Amino acid sequence: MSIWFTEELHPYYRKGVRVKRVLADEQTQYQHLQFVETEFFGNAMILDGIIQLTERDNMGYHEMIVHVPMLAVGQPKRVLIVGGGDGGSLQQVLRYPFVEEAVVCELDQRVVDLSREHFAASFGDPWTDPRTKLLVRDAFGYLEENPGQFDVIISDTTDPIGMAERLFSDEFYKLIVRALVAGGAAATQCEQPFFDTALIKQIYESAKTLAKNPAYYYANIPTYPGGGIGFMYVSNTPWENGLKTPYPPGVNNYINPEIHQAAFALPEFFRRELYG
Ligand code: SPD
Repeated sequence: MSIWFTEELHPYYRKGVRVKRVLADEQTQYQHLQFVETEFFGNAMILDGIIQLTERDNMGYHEMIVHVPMLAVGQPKRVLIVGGGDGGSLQQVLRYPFVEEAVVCELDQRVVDLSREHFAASFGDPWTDPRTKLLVRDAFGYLEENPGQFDVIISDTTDPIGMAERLFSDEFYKLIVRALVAGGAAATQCEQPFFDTALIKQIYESAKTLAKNPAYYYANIPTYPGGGIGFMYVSNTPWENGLKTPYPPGVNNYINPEIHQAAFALPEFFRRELYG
């Protein structure tokens, strides 16, 4: 017997993965949370019917959302991850020996609990690192309370649907930039050039009013719609500064100097739309 999980984030586009078995399926206080073992991609986490990550292809997402701002800043000590309860971004942040504190502001404790169980083989247990501080709360309030505190902020969120919609608003970007130290950098989950052109443009226009060097970059992730996803880099520090910074200890599976640079090259229709 074969089971297919089919995702329909957009009403005009579907994709599917073959599932071996369901590992967990529950309605949390906030969302429908599922873990499945897939035929090819290893274990996967699905929130409200949308694949968030799989063991096989998450490295493109987590390495790019984390290392691009971390390398640009150089020696970040305090890092905030908004969302990120699966632990994938946290694992990458903790590779930097000079990071003193990694705060994860995740709304749903069950995402953390079940990810520890089902992603242990991929992420180990970054939650037991003494530098990790998990806050189970809404990030908006936390950002409001912490101006000028973080060297790097990573917004590792779901898609802009329901309660996550405001994580793509001008107000949220203002709070992120306000919570950075001078010279700090943020990277945010910023959707897909083909499907979300207008939203990305709106975010870029807003980011331009907040920081000197915003830029959009992209990574290949086969289990996301369109085969990949992009990120908005927001900082007064140019992302190119990171090209000269050595990688942290540990193994990279996606980023290398060529990918780092090439990720900022955009297809012409989208480059024109975004940058004119
Ligand atoms: N369309 C899927 C977007 C998923 C973004 N969130 C991924 C979370 C991984 N830590």
